[in-house]
Amino acid sequence: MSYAILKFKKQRGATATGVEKHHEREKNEYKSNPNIEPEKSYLNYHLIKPKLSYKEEIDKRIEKAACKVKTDSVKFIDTVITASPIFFHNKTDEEIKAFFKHALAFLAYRVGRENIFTAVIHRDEKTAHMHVCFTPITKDKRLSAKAILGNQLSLSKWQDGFYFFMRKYYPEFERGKRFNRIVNQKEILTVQLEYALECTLEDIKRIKVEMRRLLYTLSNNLYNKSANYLRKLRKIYDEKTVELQESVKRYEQLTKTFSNINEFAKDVPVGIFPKIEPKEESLRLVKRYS
Ligand SMILES: [Mn+2]
Repeated sequence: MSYAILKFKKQRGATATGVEKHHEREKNEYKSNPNIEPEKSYLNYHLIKPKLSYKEEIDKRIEKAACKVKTDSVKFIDTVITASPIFFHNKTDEEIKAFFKHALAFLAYRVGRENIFTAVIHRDEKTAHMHVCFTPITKDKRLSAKAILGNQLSLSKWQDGFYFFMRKYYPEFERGKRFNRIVNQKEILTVQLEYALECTLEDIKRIKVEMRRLLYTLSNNLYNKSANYLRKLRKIYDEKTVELQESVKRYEQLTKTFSNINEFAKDVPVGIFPKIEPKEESLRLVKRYS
């Protein structure tokens, strides 16, 4: 029996440096936390790496949104995402990374990717976990932890949303204490599609870079390499072209599914799960490309 775990901690600005020291492993010693094994810290990695200090990342966002800040405002939310230890047993590093990527996709959809300034995975403590920090800035540019996290009830809706989202990928997860079958089917589908789209876009970008590199090599070696060598490069280039076309096609298909999402979800009253499953086709797409 295992659980996917999502926990929020509201933080005022003053704690930013302390939180950063833990998350980014900026201290030489961690006497206060005997769970940390510094010799394993090299195993930690980021899915989102901060460019500035936490304080600067926070201030930059607040400044950009020009939101009102009160002395007691929650300036950032410190999120921990993990699962029961047993879930990680027998999982490869790649599988563990995939788990955190799915979880981050969910969070980014809910709180806005632009609000997230760090997502770091700790492998040097007992159980693998991810720390994600974000500024609670709403779409209409208010700094409001309450609007984003909500009250007790919506916190339990957060847990439901997270559980149902993760369960699509990991059927072994069980819902925690308060099992509440309320979730928005459309939201799950949307997050999965967004994630699939993002992966496909990454593919397209990668292939384009590879093709540019090939062209560069080709133009530099046009006169000093054998015809055979040039033919080989040409062949690889042609293969990349096909790969690129396929990725673009996949992207278009996903976008189309995306625009039909309301159709898939229209018979599902918001808040009820699961009346009907989304159409086979979209599930197949999501499964294949996410
Ligand atoms: Mn940690």
